[in-house]
Amino acid sequence: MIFKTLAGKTSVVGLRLPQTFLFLLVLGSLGFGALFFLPETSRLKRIFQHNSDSSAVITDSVNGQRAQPISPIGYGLIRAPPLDIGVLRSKSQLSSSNGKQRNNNKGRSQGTVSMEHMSEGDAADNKVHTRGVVVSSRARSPVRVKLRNCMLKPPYGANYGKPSDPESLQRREKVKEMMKFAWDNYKRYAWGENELRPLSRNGNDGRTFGGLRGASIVDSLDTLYIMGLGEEYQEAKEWVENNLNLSVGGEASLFEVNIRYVGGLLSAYYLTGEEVFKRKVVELGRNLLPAFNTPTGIPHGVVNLAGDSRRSTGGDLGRSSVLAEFGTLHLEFVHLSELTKDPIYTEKVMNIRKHLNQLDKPHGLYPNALNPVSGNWEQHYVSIGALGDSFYEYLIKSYLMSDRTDEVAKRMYYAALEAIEKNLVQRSPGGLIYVAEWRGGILDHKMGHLACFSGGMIGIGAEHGSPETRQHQLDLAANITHTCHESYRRTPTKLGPEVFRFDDGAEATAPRVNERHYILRPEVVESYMYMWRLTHDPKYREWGWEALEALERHCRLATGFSGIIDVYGHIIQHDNLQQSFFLAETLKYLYLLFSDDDLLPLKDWVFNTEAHPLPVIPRNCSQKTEDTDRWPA
Ligand code: DMJ
Repeated sequence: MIFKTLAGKTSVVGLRLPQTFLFLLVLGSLGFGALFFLPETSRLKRIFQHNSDSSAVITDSVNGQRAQPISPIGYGLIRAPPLDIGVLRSKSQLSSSNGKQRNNNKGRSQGTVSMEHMSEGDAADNKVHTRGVVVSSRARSPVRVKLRNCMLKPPYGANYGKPSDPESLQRREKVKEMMKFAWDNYKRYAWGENELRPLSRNGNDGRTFGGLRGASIVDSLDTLYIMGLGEEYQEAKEWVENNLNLSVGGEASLFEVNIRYVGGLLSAYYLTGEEVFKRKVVELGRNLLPAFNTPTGIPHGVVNLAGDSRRSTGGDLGRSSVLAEFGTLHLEFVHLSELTKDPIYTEKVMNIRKHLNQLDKPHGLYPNALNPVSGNWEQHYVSIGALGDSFYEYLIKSYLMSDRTDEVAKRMYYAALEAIEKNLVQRSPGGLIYVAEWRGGILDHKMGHLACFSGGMIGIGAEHGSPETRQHQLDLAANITHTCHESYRRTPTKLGPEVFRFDDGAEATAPRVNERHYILRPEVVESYMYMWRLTHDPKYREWGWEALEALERHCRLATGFSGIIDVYGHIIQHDNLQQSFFLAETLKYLYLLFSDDDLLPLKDWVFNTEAHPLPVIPRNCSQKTEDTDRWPA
């Protein structure tokens, strides 16, 4: 399957057919770059408008009273003029006089946490920087304190992710430089557009987003923030505040809008506490609800954000709904309910899960396409790559995000993994472990680049399954990650192809010309990052550095980064697109790979499928106890 973007993921690329892709290849080679199409289907009319309170008032769970709409929480707020390099840290931590860290929890519970922007050197010495600071000790209310204690986690821990060894620190700085370069070029040539087309020096409107603009801005907010790119973060925030129009009339991919815009805004809110992000995400969440208006509640793939359509339509597979699309809403929708105190979002995704849970599954596997009207599978194609992938990812991450209380998600994940192992996991003649695709019982011996996220997924799931399977799953995760690394290592560019095969003598290589492109995808470095965190085996950092060097060598142009048409080519041709997920994911995962584990610790944060960190919702969080039935068995 070519790609989540091309086939399954309705992304910016928005193309579905191999012929279309060939067309793009031709355009790319002519220097026109990628053009993006979604069929102009009929205008959609919203038939259902939810009436929740958009001001997102949070109820004080202590005395049950309705609180006033809250002002910025004051956690992680950057109001500062920019600094060149920096990390963000809490004032309570900074004010420690003897250079040791104060107890974070204590600082937070006192409601005094705010962030300062400091240089790396100062951070190391624990000196307070006086320029560029934001301190926002907001009026305290039980609501705010409760929200802070329950939901907002310090992203930086004790050392702000600063790696202890100089080489990793240098590498991390290199990633940051790449992010700044990518951002500056986007700003220069494509500001406000969805993505930068570096060769033609303009923007792409990304029709998959139905008229929404600024995808690269929303996708970059959290990356800019965690890298300490304060000026760039401010520009991004101001654009969101002044220019992000969410009630546009086009047809948008529910999936893409959810993972990039909802995920990006949620993350930005949880990291910074800036009210504007909450306001925007709550408005956007409401606009997505008409997609669920089907007889089964399984959403259509396409939604009209302006609410002027009578119906939503199918996405990638005509009238079918795609597993990876309707199965990749859970994390964001649960958080929308958390923020709004409106259960409707959680209800929508719980209904999807309930439906899937009760369906018969061939050999325990989940086919990729389902009819949202009849509620039945449409075909028996199964993939952990395009069309399937992030559904599995969201099962284990739902469990983790629920502070390991969501037992249904856990059961579904481990049962699915068992079926995948039994039916899809293979060993090549050369000893490489890979996850094949399944077409009604017949194996297709190939893996998409997209499927390489599964190394990381299986890795983070390993420690939560039964103790007997733990080591086995960790080994499987390591083996898949190794295979994905081989798909990179076996090319002259040291970047991996979109699809690699294990048939007709191929071993993690791409014999087919139309499967040889690399579009700046993150999945391989994503697995390196997780495997590094889980094992601390230095090879993962080395592999990440190899990928970074290859990106610099082949994908960096004078005007931004671009995907390439053929990873085996000796003459490099560019596809003229700096994908927004390059800024959201690829660079963020590389940055985390070279950071210490206390930057966005995995026990406190779960990354959505676009790498936007969302906080774990603690089981003893008072907000949660208001809705004890959230995870029905
Ligand atoms: C991203 O939009 C997300 O990672 C999605 O889950 C898959 N496709 C791209 C990156 O390849």
